[in-house]
Amino acid sequence: MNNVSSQADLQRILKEGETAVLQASNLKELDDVRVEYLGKKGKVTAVLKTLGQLSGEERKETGKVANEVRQKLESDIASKHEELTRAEVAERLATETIDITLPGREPVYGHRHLISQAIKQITDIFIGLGYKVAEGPEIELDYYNFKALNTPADHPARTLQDTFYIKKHSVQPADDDIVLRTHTSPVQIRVMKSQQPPVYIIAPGRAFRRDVADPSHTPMFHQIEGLAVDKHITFGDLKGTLEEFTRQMFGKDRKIRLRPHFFPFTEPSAEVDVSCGICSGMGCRLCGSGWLEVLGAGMVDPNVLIEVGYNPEEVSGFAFGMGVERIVSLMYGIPDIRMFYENDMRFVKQF
Ligand code: 2U9
Repeated sequence: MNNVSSQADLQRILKEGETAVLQASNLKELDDVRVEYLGKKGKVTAVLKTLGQLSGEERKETGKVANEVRQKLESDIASKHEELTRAEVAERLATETIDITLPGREPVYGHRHLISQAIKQITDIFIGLGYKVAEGPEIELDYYNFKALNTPADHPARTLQDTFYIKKHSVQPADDDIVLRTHTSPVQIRVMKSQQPPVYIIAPGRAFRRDVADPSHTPMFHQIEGLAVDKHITFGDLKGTLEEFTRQMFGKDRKIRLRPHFFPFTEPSAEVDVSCGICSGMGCRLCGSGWLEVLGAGMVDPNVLIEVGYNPEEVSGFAFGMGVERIVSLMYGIPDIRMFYENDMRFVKQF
């Protein structure tokens, strides 16, 4: 190759290149043109690589022309790049407009489950009366669940039919048998064993009993129990506390009535009814007699106080317990407590 043909080649390459740049309709095509002419294996680069075969003067002249061609194409490509970029931005601005007047998408809001709402409402009432919330394990030792609560070895709750046993050593009850707690009472035993009176605590949580599910029983349910132990605590204090609780929970016009009952851990014991909110105690379809049973209560049995190391000559206490599902179903007229755990959104969303 001589310098004349090289320079003619360069002029042809320049013409072709200029046309190719002009015809590039987007940035991708333009970049392809840059590679084809100015890239490592490009047409202009190919000519530059042959310069070595030319004599000194020819090499100088042809090299100059080649550089001019490269610069011209570079500058053409740069202007075209700017033009295409501007066009692409304009195109995107035109097509990707956002209609800010469109309404937003409504997020799906969750909320506390009705049972959790009720637990909060009930615990808040007792926090307002000066109680502290206490919690403990759902998997318990027989000792804390039964024996420390004055529940004798032959009590029906301790049979295989009524309690979920995780580990049972023999047919005879043993302190280290492991159970799913049948009430939250072991929480209060643990608290009393770890601190001296006064004790004012509320223990909300799950309890487990081997019941076949029906409209008023599920094998897992929620309880809230309360315990007050102090000097000079009387049955009158218990009644006053429950009256204040029922006023705040069910309304200030509601009355309570205590019926004698038996629990192993309280003596004396009572079942507590609240007057019906529909018929105000007259008797109706919801309540039957005018009264709804809402909780159980009593004075802590001295045997329980002794078991935790308290002196029943110095302190006394009252305790109460309620089933959360039962209270909530009475308040809302829910006919079947299994509905709490079906997670049917038509039910869940109503509360
Ligand atoms: C200690 C001492 C005494 C807690 C009590 C009840 C009465 C009661 C039931 C209500 C419905 C259980 O969920 S339910 O089936 N509970 O009637 N609970 S007194 O007495 C205690 C607790 C702890 C140390």
